[in-house]
Amino acid sequence: MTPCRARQNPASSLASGSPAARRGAAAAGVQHGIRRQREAIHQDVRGTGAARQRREDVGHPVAVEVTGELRESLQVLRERVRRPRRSGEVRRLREKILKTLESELGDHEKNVLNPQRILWDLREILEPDDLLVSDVGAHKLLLGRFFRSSNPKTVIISNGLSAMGIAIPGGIAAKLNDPQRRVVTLSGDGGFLMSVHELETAKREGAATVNLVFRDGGLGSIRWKQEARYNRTIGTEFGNPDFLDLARAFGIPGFRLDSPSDLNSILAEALESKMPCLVDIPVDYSDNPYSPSAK
Ligand SMILES: Cc1ncc(C[n+]2csc(CCOP(=O)(O)OP(=O)(O)O)c2C)c(N)n1
Repeated sequence: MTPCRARQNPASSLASGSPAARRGAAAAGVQHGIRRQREAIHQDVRGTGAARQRREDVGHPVAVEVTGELRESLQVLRERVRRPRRSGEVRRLREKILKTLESELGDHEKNVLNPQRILWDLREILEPDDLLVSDVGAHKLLLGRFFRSSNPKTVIISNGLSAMGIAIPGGIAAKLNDPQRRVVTLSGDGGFLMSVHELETAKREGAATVNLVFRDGGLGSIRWKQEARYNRTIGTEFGNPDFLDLARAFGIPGFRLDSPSDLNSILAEALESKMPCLVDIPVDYSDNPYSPSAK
């Protein structure tokens, strides 16, 4: 096991006479990422030299670099970092962010839904401790912004490696681990089709997950990237099977949102299901909050 070590950035404004890890850890408790300008503790299993690198290379100013096994490092940090206060500043900031996000919600059209609004409304439909597992794509980026999680460990997002296809098997694992908990997965149609066979596993194992699919007939986030960079798209469209027929073929219940007003009733019915089920949701991703031209 790599022993936990800390390296202080000599240029850090947090420098003082106490041991480096203690200084950096205490500082992080005060900062808690409210402002991007504030310095951070950089944790890695190997030394990356982040503390000595220029800020532009790392993405944020680094006060202390902690090197070692994650478990050991987190234990040490937990003892040393002060708990951030849920101060008025944080509450006011949260309210401001939520107000801005709410103003960004679009409207559902007759036959396709506004994904931002679905994710916003999903918060009201799910209990605070239900688990939401996201796949990778435009839906994940929107979920990160518009699904207002309030409790820790209630949203699982595949980030970093960001492998598509994680949502259905991830949901099964979560449900088998805690059968009493309601587990909802969210996939785009591309990632969903990568792991669709796992619906058989879910049924066989009796893992009653609710699997939502945002259907846009393409690789939504790749389209976003192509549009931003080249002003056109190529090779990102594909056809889908009929998802209700597909659910039937797996012997599980399937639902389709034909009208936005059905969202609550269909999700309520799906959440009551004692079997894994599939909810087909036609969406329109044309309102892209990450577009360089978005306000
Ligand atoms: C296994 C894998 N292949 C490719 C990618 C690159 N990739 C990231 S998002 C994406 C498109 C996702 O499309 P879809 O699942 O339909 O979701 P949407 O963006 O439409 O919500 C691709 C190809 C990846 N992250 N993982």
